Amino acid sequence: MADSRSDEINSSCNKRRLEANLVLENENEECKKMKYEAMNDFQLVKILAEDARNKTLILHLQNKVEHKDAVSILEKTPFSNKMVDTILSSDVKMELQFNNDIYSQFLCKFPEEINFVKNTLIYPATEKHLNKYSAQRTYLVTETPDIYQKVTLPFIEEQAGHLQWVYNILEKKAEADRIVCEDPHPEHGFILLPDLKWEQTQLNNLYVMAVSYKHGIKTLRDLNATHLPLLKNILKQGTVRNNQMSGFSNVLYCRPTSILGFHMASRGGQGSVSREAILKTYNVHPSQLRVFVHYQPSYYHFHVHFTHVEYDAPGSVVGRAHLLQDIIDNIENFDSNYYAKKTLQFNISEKNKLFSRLKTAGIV
Ligand code: GTA
Repeated sequence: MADSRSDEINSSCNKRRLEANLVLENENEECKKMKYEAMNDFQLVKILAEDARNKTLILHLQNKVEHKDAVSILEKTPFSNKMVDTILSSDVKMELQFNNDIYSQFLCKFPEEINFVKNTLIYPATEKHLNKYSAQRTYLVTETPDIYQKVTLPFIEEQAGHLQWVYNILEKKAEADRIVCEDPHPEHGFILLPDLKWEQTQLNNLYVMAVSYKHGIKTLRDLNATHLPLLKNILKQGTVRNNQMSGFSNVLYCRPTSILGFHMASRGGQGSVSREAILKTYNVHPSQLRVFVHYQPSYYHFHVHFTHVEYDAPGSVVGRAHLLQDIIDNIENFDSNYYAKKTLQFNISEKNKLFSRLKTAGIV
């Protein structure tokens, strides 16, 4: 019985993994008419970046018919313990690279069912995307409240047009089937769903995001005591309950997380709590979650990142990530306007337009 359930879930996971992780920014679900079906609908313009450690390759492509730019972020998916049987099967060919005493190195060709590459495709991609994903130098900026008002804030106010994908999530025009939980309250409600960066095959690189229903919170700088109910609601300590999915260990067999999430949101009507939702959905305990906010974020609508604490997630570094618990503590116990007054340091890449503004102003 358990085996047939696993097979069923595995086959549905495999199907989902085979589907490219396609993102159409600025377009809603109805507009999602594929202008591409395969990678050979595109031609290479340039390799933007490659990273041997993270096993990623980022390509600037162009659609052969429409001649519009695309960015393809290719990332080898992590191993899962479900793959071990296949890895140890006799089908796997080992090609010896070298041998020295007790040390040998082989190249192995694994069967395609355990050999996935996640492809995040941004199409059509803007100049901003091309700049963002190009290999480039990074600088550390020291931003006083005064610099924020004079340089950063005017820049942020010009970026309003890049949030269609966020509104699609909030209006359930996209990714509605991926929602883990929802609290529809307009002031302190949010939608919790898997982040674009997570291919959902493994829990040890879990990456989930809470998107606030409330509009107008551009960044950490805007947060004050009036937002404490929102921040606490998003963070709220999950209580350990009997887990209906006790079979879950390291490997995510699931879906339908969304069905569970919707039930949680609609049944009680009392608001969901995200760490509890993550515990119930994925069986990852609150103490295994790193919950943080980016400064600077890439998108100026309030959202919170949840990653597995053992995952060295992109953007979880000093100079970018601010733990939500620290944010709550600073606002609640130090100063309601802590972040409006604080000098903040952040990493910024040289092709980011904000970097040019800061440079022109003599800040970097
Ligand atoms: N569910 O459509 C979306 C979507 N979009 C467009 C962005 N996100 C989305 N999630 C869903 N659906 O975590 C997610 C992003 C990000 C968050 C926004 O929203 O994945 P942020 O505003 O703080 O910006 O958060 P952040 O974290 O810098 O995101 P960004 O800029 O996308 O990524 C930072 C770095 O991570 C990149 O420079 C790159 O090195 C790396 N990276 C980005 N995307 C991927 C990817 N798909 N796979 C691997 N690494 C990636």
